[in-house]
Amino acid sequence: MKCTVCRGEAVIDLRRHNANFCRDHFLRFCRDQVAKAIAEHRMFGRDDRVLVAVSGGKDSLALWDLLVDMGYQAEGLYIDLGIGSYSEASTAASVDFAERRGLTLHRIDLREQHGYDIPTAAAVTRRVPCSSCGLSKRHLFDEAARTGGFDVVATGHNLDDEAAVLLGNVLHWQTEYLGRQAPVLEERDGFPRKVKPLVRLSERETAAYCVLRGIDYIVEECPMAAGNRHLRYKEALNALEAASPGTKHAFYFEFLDKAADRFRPEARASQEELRPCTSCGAPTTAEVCAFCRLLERVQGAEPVPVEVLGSKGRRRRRRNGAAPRRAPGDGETATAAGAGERVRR
Ligand code: Q46
Ligand code: ZN
Ligand code: ZN
Repeated sequence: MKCTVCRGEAVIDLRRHNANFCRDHFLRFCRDQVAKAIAEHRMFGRDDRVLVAVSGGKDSLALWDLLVDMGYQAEGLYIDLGIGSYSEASTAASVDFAERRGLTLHRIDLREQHGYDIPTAAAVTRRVPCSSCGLSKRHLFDEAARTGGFDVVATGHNLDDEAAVLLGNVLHWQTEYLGRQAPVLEERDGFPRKVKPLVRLSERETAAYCVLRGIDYIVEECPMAAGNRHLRYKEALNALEAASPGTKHAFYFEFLDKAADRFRPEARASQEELRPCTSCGAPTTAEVCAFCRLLERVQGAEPVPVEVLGSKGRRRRRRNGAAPRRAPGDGETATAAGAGERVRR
């Protein structure tokens, strides 16, 4: 297999681009795709301070590495969610990445600083863990950007993530969400601008990028992701992509070009007026923001270990004293491993 650019030994084939790349040309391809996303969607400039949402996974570490490599001012923020060994490994990967490169990693420990963790919040609220987790992360990233003087929050959402969210929104005709789905969410009344510079790269490509750059990311998936319907949408899109390379890219980018604007009025109409939360000052449509209401319910609750939650995260009863089976990881692990098979360092 020869590199399409230099005819040297290729390490990866990209069927949707009808190209093979050697190590150097693949890394250049990744940088070019990110540069194109930043420029096309006017995400940020050289003078902007970027706060990268770091999880220790391949996407967020690849994103941080790319932005620093491209000369942007990017600091990381990592939130320890208290999800057992998964969080321990995530913390280690994030801290190790930042230390090796001498980068600034801000850290928040939910249990230590806010008195709860995600398994406990899921059990107390009796909702899927991703619900309190997403709410906590959004609030804490927004707050950190506001108090830290950052211009923009960057997340590691890739093409697979965005195409899966789009498929979900289309299948349920969530017109309001369709009107908001974009690689950039503009700043609004105290909410920072949010950007997704990896939208032009697939999951397999960010995994390959990490392997080739020697980035040790956490391969283990969040044990609480099982049952997440986006995983099923990803599988469906992977089947379509295998039969017809380029399907995901066309689905997402043609939506942005040809259809997204049609849904903007619905998204605007649903935007209620924001005012400061009477408890923490964050922008909210209610008197007290959702995060403060969550805190009221979960702070001080008896901690629930991750092993006591079922596959959907709700508390499970132990039978005969036996520990419940731990929820399996999702398809991303398989993707990352798949990338590893086809990528040589
Ligand atoms: S960490 Fe949190 Fe994710 Fe785990 S509980 Fe769900 S949202 S799956 S990106
Ligand atoms: Zn080459
Ligand atoms: Zn609040």
